[in-house]
Amino acid sequence: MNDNKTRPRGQAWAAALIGVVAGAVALGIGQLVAGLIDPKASPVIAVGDAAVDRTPAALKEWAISTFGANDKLVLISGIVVVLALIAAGIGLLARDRMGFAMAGLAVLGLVGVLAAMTRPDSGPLSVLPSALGVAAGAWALRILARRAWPAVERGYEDLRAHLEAEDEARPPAGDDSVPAAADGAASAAEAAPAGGGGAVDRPVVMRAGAELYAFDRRGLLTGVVAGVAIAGAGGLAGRGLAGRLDVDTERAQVLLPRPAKPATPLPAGVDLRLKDLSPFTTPNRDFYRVDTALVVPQVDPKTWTLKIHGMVDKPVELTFADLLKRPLMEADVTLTCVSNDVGGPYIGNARWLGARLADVLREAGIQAGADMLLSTSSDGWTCGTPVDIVMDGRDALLAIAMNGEVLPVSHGFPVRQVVPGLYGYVSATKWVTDIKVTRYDQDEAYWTPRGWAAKGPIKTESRIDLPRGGSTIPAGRTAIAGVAWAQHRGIDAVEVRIDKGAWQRARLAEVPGPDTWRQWVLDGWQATPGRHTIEVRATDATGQTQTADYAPPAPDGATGWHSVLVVVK
Ligand SMILES: Nc1nc2c(c(=O)[nH]1)N[C@H]1C(S)=C(S)[C@@H](COP(=O)(O)O)O[C@H]1N2
Ligand SMILES: [Mo]
Repeated sequence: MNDNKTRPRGQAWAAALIGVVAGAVALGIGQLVAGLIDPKASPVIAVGDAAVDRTPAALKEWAISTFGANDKLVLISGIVVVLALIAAGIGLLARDRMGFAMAGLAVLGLVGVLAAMTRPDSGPLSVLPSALGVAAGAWALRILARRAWPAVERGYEDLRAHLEAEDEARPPAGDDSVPAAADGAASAAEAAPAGGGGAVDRPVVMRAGAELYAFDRRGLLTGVVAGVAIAGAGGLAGRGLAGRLDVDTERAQVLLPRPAKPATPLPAGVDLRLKDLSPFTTPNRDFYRVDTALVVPQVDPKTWTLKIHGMVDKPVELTFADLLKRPLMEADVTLTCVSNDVGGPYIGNARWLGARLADVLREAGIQAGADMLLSTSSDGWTCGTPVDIVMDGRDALLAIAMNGEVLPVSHGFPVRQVVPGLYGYVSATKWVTDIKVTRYDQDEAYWTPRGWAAKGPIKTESRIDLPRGGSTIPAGRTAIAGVAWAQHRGIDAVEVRIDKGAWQRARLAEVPGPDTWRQWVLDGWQATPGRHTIEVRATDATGQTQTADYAPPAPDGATGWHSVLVVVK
């Protein structure tokens, strides 16, 4: 075990494979334990969550703009690939220095344990998935190494003694036949060193070196199959166990009360119904999703409560039943993500049903000097919303339904905030469980120390939906259409220009109020063959026209005119 220099460097692939399989066993068992205890404490999820929480604004923005709705999948895949590479390295170490390999595994386990422990909603058991997973991985690594290189485990000295005894017992022979390769040899006694010449002609130590590393391919492969089976079974069982915490059944059992104040029916001309134009109401299944949760929080409405405390006269704690008993109202409100770049997709419009947040806060009695509502979700994400905005009469809601359906789990079931006019990161807390009435100079919400503005009113913006940027369209009369938004101010005008020509007024669709986006269309463009640039700009009801100056999403929302390039044939 100590004379590294005589060790053959072959079978690196096998060593790497052993490492990867041991890593898979660690993850599979980690997943299984997580399924029993806390799905968010599974090693990959815990590390992923820790990575999300520590990702700077610029990287988050880049990930969202590059990978879009797949950003979570990309993150998890990235972690798995990195882990696989590290595990392969540990396997290579295990071939020569099992102690170092074990130390490497321990470090990985520690990273998982620390990640799980530092989650805002972690418990004392949260360390177990990573700890037990790594223990299982270490066990698998030892067994696999023993199966692949059986002679190693017999020990160098034992083997040497064994070979010497064998040499003494055997008469010298002139046999020149080439023996079989050591690959797959079951025991040192049967294996002959590769190359011509009888075994006894070789120095004992050299033969010992070769025997020591006699490689048992079949032993390795059966071990690998067993390891993969354990990993897969653990992973699947863990998923199954985690599934018992899903709240789909609880969600299906919720009976939505009739609103005391229904929304005003949508005006007839709210939707221009053009192909490829975003519909006025975004179906729930198409609604963008942005949050930091790698595992969608599963919050049981039977145990859900909302605590309102801090700078209030009388702290309040609401149950879901309490909330359903309140007079509920409907409102059409367009949500927008601050990460939405010019022309981007992170915007959607829905009809929300909920209780007025201002009424609930009034019952608690907001004290003088409070200017911030610090809301917290079940998974520890926080959001800071200005008190004056929530209290100014706009339709700020504790919402329980979206487009006539109980809130989808990924959109905040059972209860989320909706506040017209503010980007989601400062207003739209999903799975909300706590609202602390406080001050901006005393508290900070999740994204603020990560480089985003403490306050985020939505900026006036517009987007061209058709013709699609980069598309090729036939010459002739073509509709140019899209959406524009300036929530809680409203859109007064949209203008379009082609190839930097004169601005032309678009026709605006109807809107139910100032809190939704507004469709627009320019009907009469005669498209001529060639390449054309189409630009759009909106003016809100305060008379402000969108600035041409481009600003990226960070720190408080993108600005600039959306422009698309089309080829006309
Ligand atoms: N609990 C929680 N709520 C959250 C977030 C989050 O990360 N966690 N993200 C916010 C952001 S940045 C946006 S833009 C909206 C998006 O809401 P949606 O996913 O329903 O579209 O949710 C907000 N509410
Ligand atoms: Mo957002």
